[in-house]
Amino acid sequence: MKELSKPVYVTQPSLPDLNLFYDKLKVIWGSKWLTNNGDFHSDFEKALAEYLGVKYISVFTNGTISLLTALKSLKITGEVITTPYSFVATTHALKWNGINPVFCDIDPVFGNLDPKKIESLITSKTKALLPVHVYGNPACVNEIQEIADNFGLKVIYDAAHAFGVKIDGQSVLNYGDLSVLSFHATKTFNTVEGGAIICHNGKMKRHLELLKNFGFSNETTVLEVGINGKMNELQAAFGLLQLDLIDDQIRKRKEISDLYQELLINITGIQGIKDVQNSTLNYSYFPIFIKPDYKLSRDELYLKLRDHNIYCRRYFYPLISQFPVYSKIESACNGKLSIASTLAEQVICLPIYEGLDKDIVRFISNCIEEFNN
Ligand code: T4K
Repeated sequence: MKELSKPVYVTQPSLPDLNLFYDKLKVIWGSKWLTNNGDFHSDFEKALAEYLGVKYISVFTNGTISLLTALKSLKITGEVITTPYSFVATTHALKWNGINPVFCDIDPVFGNLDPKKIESLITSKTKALLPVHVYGNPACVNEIQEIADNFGLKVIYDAAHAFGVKIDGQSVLNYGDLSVLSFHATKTFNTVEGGAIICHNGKMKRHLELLKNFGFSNETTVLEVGINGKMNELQAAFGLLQLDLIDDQIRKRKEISDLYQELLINITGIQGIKDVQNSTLNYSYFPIFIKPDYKLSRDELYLKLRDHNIYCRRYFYPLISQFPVYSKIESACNGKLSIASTLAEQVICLPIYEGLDKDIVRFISNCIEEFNN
């Protein structure tokens, strides 16, 4: 392959069979039940819980509203320690709840919150930790839980990237007090837009149901300041069909990830992330880090790839802590986030999705190799 005839983007959503979706739409058209806890909604929750290996899951309209509701449900106030190396929704969810984010630096290998750096940031105002399983690589869940237990903190995982991820055969979503998924179109598993909260008991699930439906406990009673976070029937029906396909899609993503690893591993100045041991991953992203001994800077490579019709993304650059709305926070200043800053300056996420042609993967890898000559 000498050039790409059309643009290749960082991702492309997987879609279910249109005829099967049409069959589900006919059911919805027949019942005229569009949202507010319909049959597809409850079927989807049951099927998801089974697939993911979790006890209780509540589906939402998107991942951001799920995050907002998760924090609200635990009545978190004061300060929460979180990572700057994520999508901005992670920190926005704190601010929307009136919580002050405190940024903690990350580990240089996976880009997840560094447990060794958490303790020194804990104050009397700290109420919770909000780590992210960034790129779907599990955060240091055991160390994080130990710190939380020692200091009486809640743990809410932003697991937006971690659909289906397991450690030692156990879902990563079972760690912490709550975990939050995103089913956005760009995610490994999508319902167009969508999200979910995983919790560990029926009482919390009922609380989440109340919060996502404006706080109504019955027709005439509002018990709390809720929100409209409900997933509609079209999303849920779509999601049910997606569940039948997800294993095959993840398998194809793994093949692409393995091929990139093989083709890029020996290029000077290109560093990837090796698979976490004892984990089942979902290959949601393929980040590479452009080191100083590569011939081009990260941005030069990013632009040159665009010239060749390859539209990568620099997730997560800039750091959340570098956006003007957060950059004045004390933990964001004075070089305290040096590892996160370095990774943000070096990262490029290469295209990865189930339908990506392996010849395109070879073409992209070839370009990266040739630009270094
Ligand atoms: N926490 C974390 C850690 C997250 O990463 C996210 C979302 C959230 C929380 C919040 O969850 P949600 O509220 O979104 O459920 C995307 C997504 O919009 C966002 O969901 C995601 N993280 C973030 C990492 O990436 P953009 O602005 O990069 O997306 P966009 O529209 O540029 O799409 C990227 C590429 O994907 C496009 O160049 C082409 C392709 N694409 C995209 C869409 C939407 C398609 O081919 N079809 C499509 O429909 O934010």
